[in-house]
Amino acid sequence: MRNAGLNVLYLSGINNNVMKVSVYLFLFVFTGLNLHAEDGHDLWLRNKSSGHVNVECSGNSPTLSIAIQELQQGWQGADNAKVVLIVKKDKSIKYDGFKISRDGIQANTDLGILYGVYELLRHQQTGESVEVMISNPSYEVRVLNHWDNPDGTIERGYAGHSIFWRKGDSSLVVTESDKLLWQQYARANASVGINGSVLNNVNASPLMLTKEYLEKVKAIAEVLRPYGIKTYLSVKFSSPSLTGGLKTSDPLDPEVIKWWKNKVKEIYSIIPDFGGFLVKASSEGQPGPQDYGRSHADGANMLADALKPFGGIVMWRAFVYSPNDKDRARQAYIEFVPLDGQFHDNVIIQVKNGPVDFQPREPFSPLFGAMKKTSVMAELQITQEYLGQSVHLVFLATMWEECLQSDTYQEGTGSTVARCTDGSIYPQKHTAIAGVANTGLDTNWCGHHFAQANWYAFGRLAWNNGLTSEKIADEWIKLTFSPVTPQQKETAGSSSDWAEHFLIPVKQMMLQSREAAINYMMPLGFHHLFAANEHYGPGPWWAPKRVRQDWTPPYYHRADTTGVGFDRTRSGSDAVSQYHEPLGSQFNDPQTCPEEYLLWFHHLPWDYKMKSGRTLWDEICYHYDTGLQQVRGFQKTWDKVEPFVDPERFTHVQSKLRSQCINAQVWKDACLLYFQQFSRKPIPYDIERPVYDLDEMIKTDMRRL
Ligand code: GCW
Repeated sequence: MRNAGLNVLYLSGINNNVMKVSVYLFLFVFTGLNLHAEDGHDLWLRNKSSGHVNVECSGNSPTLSIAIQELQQGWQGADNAKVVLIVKKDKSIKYDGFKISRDGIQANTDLGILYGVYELLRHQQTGESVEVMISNPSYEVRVLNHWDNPDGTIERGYAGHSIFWRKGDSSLVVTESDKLLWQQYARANASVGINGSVLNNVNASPLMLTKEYLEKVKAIAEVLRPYGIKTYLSVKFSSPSLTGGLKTSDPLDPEVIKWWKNKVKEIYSIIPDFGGFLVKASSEGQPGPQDYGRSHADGANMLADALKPFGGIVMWRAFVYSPNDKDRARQAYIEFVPLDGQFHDNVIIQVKNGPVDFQPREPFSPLFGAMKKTSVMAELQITQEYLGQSVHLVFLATMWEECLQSDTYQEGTGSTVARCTDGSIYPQKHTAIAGVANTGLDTNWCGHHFAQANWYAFGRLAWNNGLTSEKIADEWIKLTFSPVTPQQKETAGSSSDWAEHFLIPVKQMMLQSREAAINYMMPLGFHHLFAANEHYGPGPWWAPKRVRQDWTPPYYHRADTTGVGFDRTRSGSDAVSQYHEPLGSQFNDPQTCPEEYLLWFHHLPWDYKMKSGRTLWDEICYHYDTGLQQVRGFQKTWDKVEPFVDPERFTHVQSKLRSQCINAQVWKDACLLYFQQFSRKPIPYDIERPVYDLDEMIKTDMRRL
C-alpha cells in the first residue's frame, strides 16, 4: 500500500502529456502493485525464456551443461527451434571466442560455447538481430581485482562486505549459501566474458598464502571453474620473512626463491588451474624488491619463474610514486621505462588508466605504448572511489572508452591505448585488462542499481575494446529494465513507447553522467581535490601538516592569487615530455592543450582567456554550476520514468539522486568559495549563489578525520 500511495501521489504531480500520464496512472494504480518489486540481485540476467529450444551438443562437461541450461532458461527465439553446439577447432577463432551461424554455435573450447550462448541470448533479449558472426576477445585475460581483506572489509568497497571473506570463528567455513552466491557471481561474470578474479586486496595480507586460506581459495575456485573464471591471488612481497620464517625476502636470495617455488607448487597441487599473482610492491608503503636494493624486474621475474612451469602469470603493478619527486604523475614512467625488455614473458605490467590515480578525468598514463618489449595491461577502477562511491550515478564506460581510444602515437597515428595493450601493435606473449571490482554483499551487489552497469561495461569492453559506451548502455538498460512480466509489458506499451519514454532518456542520462561528475567535482583538468582520505566530498583546502604533501589537494591545484593549476610543461615538471609527439608539444602549449586537461598541465592566471571568450575563473564557475544543473536534470529524467520501473528500484535510485544532488551542491559551493579567495573575482551573477558556508564545510570535513 505504501508504494501504491506514493506512486499515486507522485504521478499526480506530472502535468505534461496529460493523456498519457492518466493512462499510466490508471495502469499503475491498478496494476502498479504488480510491477513486481525487483531487488537488483538478478543484475542484467533477469530475462526468462519465452519458448522451447532443442539443444544438440555432442560434448559433455560442467561448462557445456551450463551452456545448455542457459539456453533453455533464457531462450527468446522461435519456439521449438534447434541449436547445435559444436566444439571444433577453427583458426579464425581466438582463445575462447566463438562463431554463431544459422545452426548454432561453434568454438575451440567449451567456454567459447558458453560465451556464444550468452551472446546469442543477449541478442535475443535486446532485440538485436542474430547474425552470422565470429567474436574473439580483445584480451586473453579479463580479470576483476577484488580489494577484499581477510576480515571481510573491502578497501574502497561501497556495497557491503566481501562475498569471499569474513571475520570471526566461521571465517574459513564454506556454507551452501556462500557457494550459491559465488555461483551467481561467476555466472554474471561469464555472461559478459570476464575470466578471472583476484580474490584479495593488493594491499595483501600474508595470511592469504597460508594453508587454511588456500583451502578456502580452492573451494571458491571449484565454484568459479565451470564458468571459466580462474582464481588469482594478490601476494605480499615480504611473505617469505613474514610467514615463511626466512630472514629476508630478497628476490635474489636462493632461500627466498626456493620458498616461492614451493609455495607455488603447493598452490597448484590444490588449485590446478590457478591463474597467478597480482603484486603491489614498493608502492604506498608496501614491501617490495627495492627494500633489498633490487629492481621491479628482479622481483617480478623471480615470481614469474616460480609460476612459469604451471602456466601462471604475474600482474605487476606500476602504481609507484615517492614523495620526493617534484611530480607524482611522472614517476611510474621514470621507474618502469628503463626496465623495458627486462621482464620475463609471463609478467604483465598493470598500469592504471591515468598517471595519478583513478581521478574523474586524467590523460592516459604515458606508460601505455612506451614499454614496447613488455606486456602492459590497463587497470580500470569499477568501484567508484573517486566518483561518488555508491551514491552518485556515474556510468564509467565513457571514461574507459576515452582512455582506450586515446592515441599514444607511439607507433604512428592510431596507436591507441587499446591497440598498445591488446597485442595488435606489440608482440606481447600475454594480453590482459583488469577492473577493480565494485561488488559486495549488498543484495544488489554494487550498492547502486546503476553501478551494476559499470561491472557490465567492464566485462563488455574487456571482451571487445572497440565497443562504444552508447552500445553498452543500450544493452544494459534493455537487459536490466525491460519489462518482463505481462503487467510490466502492458504498462510499458509498445516497444517504441518504451524506447521513447524510458530507454532513450535513461541512456542519455547515463552517457552524460561522468561529464556531469567532472563538472561538479573537478572540471578543466583539476584533480585530487578530495577532503581527507575518504575521497568522497570536496576538500581543496585539506592539508594537515602530518600528511604527505602529495596526498593533499593543494599539491595538485596550486592555487594562489596569480593563478591555478599544476605546471607540467617543459618549464615546469616536464611531465609533458613523457608523451610522444605530437602530444608532448600539444599538451605543453595552453593554446593547443585540450581544455579538459588544461589545469592538469598548466598553471594559468585567473583571467586567462578560454576558447569560449570567458576568463578561466568564469569558466570554472560555469562548469561547477553546469554539473549541478545536470544532476538536477537527472532527477527529473528519473522521476519521469517512474511508470516503467518497479517501485523498489525506482525509489532506491530516486533517493540516491537526491543525495547526489546535495553532494554536487556541496562540491560546487566548496570549490567556488575556496578558489574565490585566490581569484578575488565575483561568481558570475547569472549563476545561482552558493548555499553552503565555506567555514562550515571546512569544519565538517576536519571533523570527519
Ligand atoms: O587510489 C589508491 C587508493 C588505495 C589503493 C591504492 C592502490 C589498494 O586510495 O586505497 O589501495 O590506490 O591502487 O594501490
